[in-house]
Amino acid sequence: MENELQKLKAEAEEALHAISSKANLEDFRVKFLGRKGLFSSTMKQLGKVSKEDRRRLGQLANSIKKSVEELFRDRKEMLESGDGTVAEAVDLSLPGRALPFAALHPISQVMEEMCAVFEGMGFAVAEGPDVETDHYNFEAVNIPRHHPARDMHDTFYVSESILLRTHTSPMQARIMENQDPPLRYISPGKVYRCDSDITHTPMFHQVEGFLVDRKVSFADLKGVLTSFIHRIFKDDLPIRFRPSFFPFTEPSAELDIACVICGGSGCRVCKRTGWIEILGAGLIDPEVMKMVGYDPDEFSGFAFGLGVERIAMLKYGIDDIRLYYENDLRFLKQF
Ligand code: 2U9
Repeated sequence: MENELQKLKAEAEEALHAISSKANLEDFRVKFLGRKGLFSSTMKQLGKVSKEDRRRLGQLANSIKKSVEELFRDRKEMLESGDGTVAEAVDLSLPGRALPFAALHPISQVMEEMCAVFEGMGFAVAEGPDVETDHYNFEAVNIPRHHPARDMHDTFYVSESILLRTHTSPMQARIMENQDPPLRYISPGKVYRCDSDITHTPMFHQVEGFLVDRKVSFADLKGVLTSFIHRIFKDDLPIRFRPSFFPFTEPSAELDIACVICGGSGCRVCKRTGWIEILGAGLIDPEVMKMVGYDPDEFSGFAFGLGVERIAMLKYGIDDIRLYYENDLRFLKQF
């Protein structure tokens, strides 16, 4: 009996939904709700069920009948308010249902902003594969097998010679190999290193860039990167270049900015030095130039690399990198 009642409910709802004109309303009423209709005849069977079940099934039958009667009334009202058909009963002047707003992830926003600044200086954008060969990730950028720099990259290997790229440098090597100077490119994208704490995630984003031409000097590199930092942070932010080492550049430098948290007076974030390291750069090593087929006596160039999460942390004062990837809407909605 209970099954029969549920079946009847579903049948009535389907029939109601199918009514598209006033003319069919009466047929429905007679068939389902009339004195000799399906609900009445089903309810008559209540007399045959056991005394224990009768009360519960009676209540169920009444509530189902009531809900069908309500739906019938709504449908009737809707059809009678227009020209008697469902299409006309829809008020097209009503505003649509608002969809919730979505937004770009803060890392995508900052990455787009960084690319736009470099594009404004004439750099083209080239993205490459996340899965790379050992050759392009390491050998082609002057990090041969057993080079100590390989240890710093905490590489995820797929096989002996295939890996998840640890930087976007392989893309730059591929471009240089396939095109002749003068060239100006940036390559934004995901990179992977087996590392995780409050300043490292196993996947993060980099924007790397290079410029190759005749007579490119360290002064060109300083000019491009100084303009970039001033556009991303603020025009008068103090910066300094500090000597460093990378296998793919010689000479190499790191660029520090005056701490954006304390303004240079010293705090926990800048480890009381007043300076924060923000990117690495240098003149492309002659060995790399040779490896991609350029004559280092004719051409020179500079290259640089930045971590996007780090830039975004400093721009927005975020102190734990893992927040970017927890998908907590309370965090993401702030951007
Ligand atoms: C080629 C030649 C040279 C790319 C460079 C850096 C310096 C650098 C780090 C910054 C923070 C990576 O995200 S990070 O950990 N990168 O310091 N990258 S120069 O130099 C290249 C690349 C490709 C063929």
